[in-house]
Amino acid sequence: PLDLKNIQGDILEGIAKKVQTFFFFRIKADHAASFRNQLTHLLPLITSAKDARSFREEIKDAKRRIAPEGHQIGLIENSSVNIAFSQFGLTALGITDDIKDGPFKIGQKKDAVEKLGDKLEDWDPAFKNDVHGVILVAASHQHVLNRGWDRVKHIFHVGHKDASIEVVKELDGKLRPGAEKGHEHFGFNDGLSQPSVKGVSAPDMDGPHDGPVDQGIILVGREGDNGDVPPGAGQVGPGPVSRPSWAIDGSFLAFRYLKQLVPEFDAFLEKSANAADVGPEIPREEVKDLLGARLVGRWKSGAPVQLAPGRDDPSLAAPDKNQNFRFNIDSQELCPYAAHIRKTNPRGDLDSKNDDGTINNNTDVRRIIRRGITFGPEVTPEERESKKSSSDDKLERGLLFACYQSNIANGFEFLQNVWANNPDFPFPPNGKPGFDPLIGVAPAGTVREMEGAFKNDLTKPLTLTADWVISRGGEYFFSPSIPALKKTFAK
Ligand code: N7H
Repeated sequence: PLDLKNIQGDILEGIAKKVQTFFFFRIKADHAASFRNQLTHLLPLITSAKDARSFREEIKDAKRRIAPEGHQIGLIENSSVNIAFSQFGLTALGITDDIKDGPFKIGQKKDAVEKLGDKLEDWDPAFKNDVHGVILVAASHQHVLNRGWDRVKHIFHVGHKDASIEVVKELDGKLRPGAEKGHEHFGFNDGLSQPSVKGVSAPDMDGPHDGPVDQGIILVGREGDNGDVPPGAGQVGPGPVSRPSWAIDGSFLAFRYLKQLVPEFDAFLEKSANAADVGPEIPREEVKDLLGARLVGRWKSGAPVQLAPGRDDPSLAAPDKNQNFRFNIDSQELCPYAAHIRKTNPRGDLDSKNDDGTINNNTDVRRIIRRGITFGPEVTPEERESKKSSSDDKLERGLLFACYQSNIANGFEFLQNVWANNPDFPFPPNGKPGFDPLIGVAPAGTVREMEGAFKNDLTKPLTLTADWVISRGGEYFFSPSIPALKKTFAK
């Protein structure tokens, strides 16, 4: 049976964080042995799913115990640490077993143009060279994170002659301030929908008829892990798994460095809303928010448009309410087919009947656990005024997107390639959905547009005049179990 002590904390629980830094590293040439040695000393710092769970409970508890003068007491001052390796990293360490994941094996860059729609000229140079791994450090305060990283640096002697790694890129995530906490930079509440995992998480996280998913959808080697099933093979049962034995209870981490053009996205919504004829029943000043909500599939509060089609109802964003809906492939009146959350989790749209009469949602193998965090500063008054993002790198902002799954071709890559970037998906009997307005990429020479944006004229196309999410690169990593870190990675 599954033991939460064996699994790295970010996968099933999420490491509690207000700030999180991704340190991308390379193992120095001829330093595999010293790296393995030093990794032994990192092991006690690795946060397991069990640690992450108790940590979260302690925080909740501490929040309840507010001192009379209003200060929180008893908050633990520890950072959380996880580590994951790319295929280049496995190779550098001399680990030659085939882990049986196509995209992981060739690395993200190789297929990024063809499969993800990236433009390599937008990629950060760090991801164009082989990154060997990533160390995740998260904490509730920057100074705690810094202290955690100092300990990690010390372990690998970073910056010294005998260091075994060099840090090739550091990406600093932090939650947005005040009321925007937990909302991404376009303003939408994020991190709401996650698949619950059998025997691990509470099943009430899922909508009706969806989940919990088999452990092997997220964890390698567990029931439901389909091994190296080619993309498009559809939903298959507990599959032919021929992974190396040390891979069990690990998970693939798809990381994406995604820049967001916030003033531009806002200006687009405003312009399109002003030009839209939506009928007299919607007050003019609410049209922009409604349009934004239809593009995402949720209002900024997190309330699903399927449940709150006319105006925001923040009470429907509550954890016990915000998953309580499904779509019907016959209609996009309540939620456009192209809406980001419908493209990436078409709950109900792919339903089929099993022989025994039960419903198969046909989406279980596509579920991913998302663990991203926002990065970069708030929009400045100058940017807002000019409706344009500054060209100053320091003002770059967006999402450090990270998700876990047992099979990248079935998970992240499928969502981006076969769903978001495919204007025909989710195959309604009438109409043409168009591209995911947030992350969908149209091939050169094709108009990026969607239907369903306007409730009173569902087939009227909306031209998505720019890409507001730009990929600056990324990599695929494998986050091994803690026993595997001990026995196969460290020495
Ligand atoms: Fe998305 N956004 O803020 O608009 N996403 N996403 N995403 N996303 C979701 O349920 C966003 C991206 C998924 O089960 C919400 O957490 C932005 C990529 C999936 O209902 C919001 C970016 C991929 C879901 C956003 C971005 C996905 C999801 C609703 C890029 C995978 C769950 C809140 C900058 C290829 C769907 C929530 C479900 C939800 C936003 C990227 C996938 C608000 C800004 C690259 C599976």
